[in-house]
Amino acid sequence: MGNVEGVTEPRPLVIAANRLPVMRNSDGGWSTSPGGLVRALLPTVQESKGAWVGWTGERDGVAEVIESEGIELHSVPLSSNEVDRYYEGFANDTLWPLYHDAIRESGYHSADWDAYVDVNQRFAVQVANIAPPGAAVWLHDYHLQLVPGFLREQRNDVRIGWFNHIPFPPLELFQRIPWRSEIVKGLLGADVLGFQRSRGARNFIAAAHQLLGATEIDDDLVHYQGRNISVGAYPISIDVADFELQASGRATRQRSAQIRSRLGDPEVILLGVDRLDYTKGIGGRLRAFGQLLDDGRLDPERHVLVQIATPTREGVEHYQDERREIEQIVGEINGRHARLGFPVIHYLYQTLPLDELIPLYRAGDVMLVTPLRDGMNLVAKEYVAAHVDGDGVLVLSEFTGAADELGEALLVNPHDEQRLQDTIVQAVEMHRHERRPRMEAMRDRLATATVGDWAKSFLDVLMER
Ligand code: GDG
Repeated sequence: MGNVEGVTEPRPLVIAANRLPVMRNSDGGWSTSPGGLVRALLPTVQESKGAWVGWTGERDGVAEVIESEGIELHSVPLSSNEVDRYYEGFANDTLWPLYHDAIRESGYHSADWDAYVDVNQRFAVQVANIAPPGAAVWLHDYHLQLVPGFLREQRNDVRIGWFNHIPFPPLELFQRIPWRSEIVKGLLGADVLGFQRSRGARNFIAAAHQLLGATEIDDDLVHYQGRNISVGAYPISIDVADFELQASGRATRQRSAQIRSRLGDPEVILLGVDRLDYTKGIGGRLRAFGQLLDDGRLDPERHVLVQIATPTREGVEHYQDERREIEQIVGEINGRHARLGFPVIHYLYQTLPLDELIPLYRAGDVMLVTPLRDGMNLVAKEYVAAHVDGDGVLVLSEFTGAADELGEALLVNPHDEQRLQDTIVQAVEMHRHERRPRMEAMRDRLATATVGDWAKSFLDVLMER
């Protein structure tokens, strides 16, 4: 941390997130999961000799240090009961639905809360044990909202940042949580709080003021118990260059053409790609497609829908219900409109490898991204980046963070069934003279707002001295 001839070394960067960026191989070793976020942060962690802290995803695991990509990954073990109560319980049955406009009922169980407190404390102790002096600690997401406060009590020399990948709800919803003040107090232990949209930042500031009397002393600067906390919007993005590179290869083009032919060479391929989550609006989208077929506004011989629904949180009841409902809708629509050998909805409850997903994006003439609420939605950005041909139409819910940046998409309120149907028809019928300038504008904007830009803007504030 020495200051040599006016040159200040960057602080070592420690990342903590619920999950470590690795997966266990069949031989017991580990391989890195190569997401955009990992790629964006890894170089800084490597260069600064920092570290990564998180859970391996295994029940009843043990604490271990995994060497990967030249950095140390420190696992935080969770018992099976903690996975049920902290992860599936408080994080995904209490916070997740509430933070997404309470579109499903949240459970409020004190045993889940107690586990959340314990696990957050364990993360804080782990980070406190390994963070080099003066480190910058970047915490991620709703699983770890108490870590800033716990860490601050143990290590006053580190800078603490937290970024929320999902929406932060308005006070009217947030205040339902019996432990709302504890959560806000936990977050106020940070130096920098980042949100996807400015609305999330405003919602947090309102909650901090109302519940704990924190005051906003300047734009995006909150004062609480003698400290200032920077609160702002940092919209996340993707590794645009990497997507473009992968999308423009010959193998991708060939696979993309093959997919079209396998689907029976339809005039228009409509596409949905989502985790099978009730926030993503998959059911409403399928129903709109089915209604358009029923009404003869779409034609099963010319229009097909491919829906990839990736398995997720299968232990949580709301997700089991959602899957049953979606599969029933798919069955009903195919029952009415498929022909032998030609389903009108191609539904895959699977995780596709990236080298299959990208050709699918390229094959998709109309991308349907219709969440009821979504922090950002990277699928929308990936679709735009993959369309190196400058063509394709994006139908995008107003209730996503991505809608702030991708205004040339066909923006739609997914709760408005009639509008949703009309917008799908508009997308299907849009002339290339209108499609291309819209896609070009979105591609230009995306090129200047990559995941690297996102990481840099947050780190610039976090690394301050
Ligand atoms: C949270 C917030 C925010 C999906 N299916 C497959 C697959 N995916 C990949 C996509 C994309 C990612 O998963 C999904 O990202 P989203 O942003 O759409 O949504 P969440 O998972 O809910 O993410 C969200 C995000 O955090 C980042 O801050 O944008 O608002 O909810 O990258 O490509 N990837 C592969 N096969 C699949 O079948 N390989």
